[in-house]
Amino acid sequence: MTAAVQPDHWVRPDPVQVRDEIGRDRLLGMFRKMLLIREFEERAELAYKAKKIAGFLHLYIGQEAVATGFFDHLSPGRDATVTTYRCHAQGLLSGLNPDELMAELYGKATGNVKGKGGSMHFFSKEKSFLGGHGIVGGQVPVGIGAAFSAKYRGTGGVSVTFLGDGAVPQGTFHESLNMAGLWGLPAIVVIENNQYGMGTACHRAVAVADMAALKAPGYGVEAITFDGLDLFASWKAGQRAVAIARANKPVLVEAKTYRYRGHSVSDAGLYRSKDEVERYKALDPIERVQTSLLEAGWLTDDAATTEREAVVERVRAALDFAERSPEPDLSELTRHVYAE
Ligand SMILES: Cc1ncc(C[n+]2csc(CCOP(=O)(O)OP(=O)(O)O)c2C)c(N)n1
Ligand SMILES: [Mg+2]
Repeated sequence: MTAAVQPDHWVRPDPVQVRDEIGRDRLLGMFRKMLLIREFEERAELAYKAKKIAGFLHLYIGQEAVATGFFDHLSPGRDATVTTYRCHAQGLLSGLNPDELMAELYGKATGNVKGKGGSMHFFSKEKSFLGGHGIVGGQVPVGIGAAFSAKYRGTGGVSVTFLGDGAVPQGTFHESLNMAGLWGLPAIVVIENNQYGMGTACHRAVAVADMAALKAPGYGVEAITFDGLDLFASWKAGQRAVAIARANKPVLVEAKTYRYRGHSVSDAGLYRSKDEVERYKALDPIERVQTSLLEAGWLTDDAATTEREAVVERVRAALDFAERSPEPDLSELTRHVYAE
């Protein structure tokens, strides 16, 4: 079934070289962001189980390196991003306030979208974060539209569209990539292949294993593949993708990654073995960055503990803010349904 894949689609950098290229402060910055995303979601999971958060909750735990490596090359406000319902990391990386994001999970009036969207629908016009989207594949035309807009207006911006492997067989994905290739749009499309669409293994849903490498040529767009559990690979892949897109060439990227939690918090996970999950947990992207920082002498054990405590404190403050915030007023029910 699998056709030959060009080896140069793979971005497999030497981690020590990339670490030096990134530099101490920038790498520490990404480390902090990944810690914040992880802590934010672990605490949200507990709040959900305590019935403080209703609706759905899809966690990104395990996938943090993918969005973190790409966002490091973007300027929110100029470059647009859009993703799925699994949108907490992208919201935080856009620079949105953790207080408002947590309050959104709680459905409070102070939330990022006034408590009306919940976990799946973070959004910010100012940061050009065009949202979390619940319809599988629904965000892909939005991301391509943002790339069209950037080129048409001559802003120099690019768009980054994140999607799951489960969206690859959707019509919207193919129609959008065709337009991106046809019109030479500054579009980066990142498939976060976490190996499952809900409980369906990828190989039972998508005809080819190397999705970017094999599908990109059909639309005249470039392809990049990388290990999504490795921040250094993600950062290099993001660097290459952004350089391509800024020259008005679209690029299709596949991150081979894994989610440690179920599809959503209510998923019992009966479709995969505990051993499989443990195997991937041993490759944890955050632990690997910490090890690399320690090896470089850019972090000590004590400083790592301090970093982690700071993040725990930040998320605790966000939880307090969410808890203390009021419910939306009943008069809000019909507002923001149509443009006002
Ligand atoms: C058009 C559409 N069909 C079905 C669903 C139900 N659904 C929600 S998530 C999902 C699986 C998506 O998996 P994937 O794209 O791999 O993303 P992941 O959850 O793994 O990040 C499905 C089928 C939906 N939301 N939208
Ligand atoms: Mg998936």
